[in-house]
Amino acid sequence: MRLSQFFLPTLKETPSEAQIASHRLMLRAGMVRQLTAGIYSWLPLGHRVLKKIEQIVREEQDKIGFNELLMPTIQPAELWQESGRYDDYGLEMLRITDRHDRKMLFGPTNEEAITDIFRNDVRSYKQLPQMLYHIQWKFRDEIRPRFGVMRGREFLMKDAYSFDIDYESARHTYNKIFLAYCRTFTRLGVKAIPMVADTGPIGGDLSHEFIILADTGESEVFCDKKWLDKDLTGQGVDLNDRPGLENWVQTTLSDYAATEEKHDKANSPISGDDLIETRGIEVGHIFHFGTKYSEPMGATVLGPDGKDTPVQMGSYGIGVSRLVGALIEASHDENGIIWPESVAPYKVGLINLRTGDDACDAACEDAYAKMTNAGIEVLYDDRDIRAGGKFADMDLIGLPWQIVIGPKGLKNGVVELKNRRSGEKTEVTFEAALNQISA
Ligand code: P5A
Repeated sequence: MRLSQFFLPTLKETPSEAQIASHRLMLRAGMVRQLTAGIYSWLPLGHRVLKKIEQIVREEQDKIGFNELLMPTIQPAELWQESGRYDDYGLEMLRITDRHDRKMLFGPTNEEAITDIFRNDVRSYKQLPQMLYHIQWKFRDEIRPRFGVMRGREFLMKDAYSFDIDYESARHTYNKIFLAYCRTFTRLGVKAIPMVADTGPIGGDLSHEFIILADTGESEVFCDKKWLDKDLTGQGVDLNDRPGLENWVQTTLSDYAATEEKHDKANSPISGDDLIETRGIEVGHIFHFGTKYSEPMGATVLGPDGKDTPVQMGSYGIGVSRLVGALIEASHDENGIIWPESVAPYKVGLINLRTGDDACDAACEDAYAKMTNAGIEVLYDDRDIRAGGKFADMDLIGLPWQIVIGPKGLKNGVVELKNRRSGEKTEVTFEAALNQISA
């Protein structure tokens, strides 16, 4: 992509409404714009990151056997009256009336909608487990939308739902999701620590929040410092080996981690230097709630004993749009964002130090074509502006690599290669730069 043709409205000034780094940087880097309180448009740069995160989340769900579907954003009130949540959900639910005076709502979550799909089409325990998910916009009329996309009113969530015949199978499904979440966050380049959590309006008695440690997070958290170096890739774990998977989950959870609501200072198993007391950002939340929805909504199957049995359910959420902010919160410096490679909007920023100079233009065009042909995502700054502005914008938007081509280097047959994270700059031939980037 050529920057001259890309909609990238970067800002030099720090927007006054933004209180935390990620919000400031998302506005300054031209990733999002607020349409109204807690509701954001995703501009091209932000949209690319959102889609990359979404894709990693999707791949890890698919790998553990979940099926993707897509449910609507608007739901009928009757379904929520059946589960009993229509009144309970309160002011956070955006309620709408259609032209026939029917009560509707903009979905804050989809337990009811998926249970309705399930009960209409699944009859026998032989069809279990069912594991379904979608990635869809939600609306919660948060009393205090803030920190940009971190606590929005409209936000993108991956929500998965599972249906099993008994508790043991449901727990196996829960463990699969637990593993998938550990792998997802690892691929996204962050450490998200699973912590015992409250279940709130979703319900149930088994639940974990996945939390990225950050001073600007909304939750107060307490955890063993061992978490910082813990490997959460789950390599070699066999999904279908029930006891093996259960064992891996229990071992992983054996180091202490709890949110404020669950932390008991007086009885904490760790203290002193071993205990990290900080804040965190909740990027995922998983729940097992048994028959909380299947029972009132009549989601039953014929069990092996020939009896109608309400199914055991769980739901599992990842805040896809919140993650964009959370990843920035976890990785930035005074000059801007530093993207993990896996979600970077482009891998390389190509800077033409002297647009309009024939030799520079030709060398940049050549480099741009070679990288594009090699399948490398490049953002080529071909704008006719001062070099200082190009450097500042490139640091701000945080692409992992920068290649700078200017008249001096060209004379010596070299380009400047900069690694955004380490800040390291080297003068090398373009081919050597390409090798390093592709390594
Ligand atoms: C689990 C999936 C649920 O809604 N039902 C379906 C369950 N859980 S949750 O914890 O309430 O939300 C899941 C994740 O969504 C993100 N999230 C938000 N992101 C941005 N703005 C918000 N206002 C917001 N509310 C929730 C969080 O990452 C949360 O873990």
